[in-house]
Order: sequence, then structure tokens, then C-alpha cells
Amino acid sequence: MLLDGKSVLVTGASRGIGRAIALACARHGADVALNYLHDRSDAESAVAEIEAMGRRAIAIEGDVADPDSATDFVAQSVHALGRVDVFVSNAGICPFHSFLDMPREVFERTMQVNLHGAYYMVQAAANRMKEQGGGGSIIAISSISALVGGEMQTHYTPTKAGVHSLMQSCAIALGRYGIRCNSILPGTIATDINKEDLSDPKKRTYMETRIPLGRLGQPDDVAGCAVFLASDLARYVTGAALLVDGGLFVNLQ
Ligand code: NAD
Ligand code: RM4
Repeated sequence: MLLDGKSVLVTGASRGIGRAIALACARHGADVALNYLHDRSDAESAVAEIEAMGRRAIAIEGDVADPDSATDFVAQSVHALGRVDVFVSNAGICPFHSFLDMPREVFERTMQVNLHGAYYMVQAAANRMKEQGGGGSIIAISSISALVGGEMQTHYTPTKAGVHSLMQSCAIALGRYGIRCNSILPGTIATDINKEDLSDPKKRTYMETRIPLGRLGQPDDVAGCAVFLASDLARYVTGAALLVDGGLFVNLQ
């Protein structure tokens, strides 16, 4: 029970990595507020799973690309759960597309959701943490893509480098309030975001053979690391980046 009685907010928590983080935090004793976009029934099923563990949960709809959704998510979460102890900026998109003909709206939407969305959400959560006192933990879900490129991800990889950098700067800006800021860099985790890209068996097998641990990641592989960074076990960790990739990044030759 690493997060007993803590109040955890997670963006993009209806599916994939965000959902796994929300459930793992609840398993460790936290109450959870889940931001989601459109997929109400997925969000509600996550709430039901958390309530079945005896914890409180609330699902709040909002598009992270809209700056007002950030203040709204934090305000509604505080109204329901009382505090913000941990904030996980997870919501993200990756519409795979080639560079030379990248549609302007795909580029701009990816920036708005992944980078601007993370910025406004983290800012709203940090203001609340400062106001209530007692510190806090902020975690951004960056990516191995903050460190390496992707031919079909020229719009996406800069956003992931951006949120990693955001955590480094926020660690400095918020250290005086006892608020820790770290990023998690997942490798290739099997979720809806890459389902189509990995539906090509050749690509999937290639990715699996590139990973020293021999398999794609699962959302739960990332969730445990988020619980660690959220918890007091990581009380002296801030401005750090935790690569969770089965060894993919170091596997050059
Ligand atoms: P996913 O598609 O399963 O989940 C994404 C979640 O974000 C969904 O719940 C979706 O509804 C939500 N979302 C999307 N746009 C939103 C918006 N505008 N407002 C609010 N919510 C929104 O994908 P995932 O793999 O779980 O991705 C979660 C995060 O992990 C993303 O930031 C992604 O970049 C990052 N990531 C994923 C991988 C991977 O291999 N799956 C690797 C590295 C990083
Ligand atoms: C990640 C990484 C993965 C990819 C997802 C969509 O950051 O690049 O390999 O599948 O994004």
C-alpha cells in the first residue's frame, strides 16, 4: 500500500497506460480522478473497478488540448476527492504519418494534445499542490521517442522530448514547494495507440526481436513504475527520467 489515502489524478485514463496507472494506484490505496475524452463507458468501467477495491473514483470528461479542461479537471477532482497529491499527465496521440506530406492539422493537433495539453494540466495541478501545501508528485508519460526518432513520428517525437524537458524545468520551478516532477519513457507498449502500426506481423516481430527482454511491454509494466515515482519510496527523485522499455534503447548491436 504505497499510496494509502493519496489522491491521484490521471489524464487519458480510460484506456491503455493511463487506465493501468489509475488501477495500480487504487490497488496501492489511492483515490483516483480519471480524465477521459469521449469514451465514457471505458472510463465508467475503470471507476467501477476502482470502487470495487473500496477506493473512491470519479471520471471527468475533457479534451486536454483545451486549456480550460485543465482547471476544470483539477477543480472537479478536488471537489470530489479533497486534494491533489499525485498528478499523472498521460493523455496522448500518435497518428502515424510520413513527414513530407504531413497535414498541418495532424501536426498541430498532436502538438496541442501531447505538449500543450500536458503543460496546462501540469500547471493547474501544480498550482493546487502549492496552494494546499505538503508537496506532491507529478509524472509525465514521455517516451523512448524523447531519445530516438521515428520516420512516421516527426510530429510526435518532439512532443515527447518536450514533456520530458517540461518535467526537468518543473522540477526546478516546483522543488521549493516539495513537488517532485519526473518523466516515464515507455518503449513499445501494446495499446490502441500502436495497434494498427503493429498489425503488420513483420513489424511486430521486428520490434519484439529488437527488445532484449523479448516481448512488447504491457500497460501494467509501466504502471508499477508510476506507483514508485508517485510514492515516498521516490522521495528524493525529481527531474529524473525512467526508461521502461525492456532494454530496447540500448540494443544497438
Ligand atoms: P491509448 O490510445 O491506449 O490511450 C490514450 C489515452 O489518452 C486514451 O484514454 C485516450 O482517450 C486519451 N486521450 C487521447 N487524446 C485525448 C485528449 N485530447 N484529451 C483527453 N484524453 C485523451 O494509448 P497509450 O499507449 O496508453 O498512450 C498513453 C500515453 O503513453 C501517451 O501519451 C503515449 O504517447 C505514451 N506512450 C505510449 C507508448 C506505447 O508504446 N503505447 C510508448 C511511449 C509512450
Ligand atoms: C511510443 C514509441 C512506440 C510507439 C508509440 C506509439 O512513443 O515510439 O514504439 O508504438 O509511441
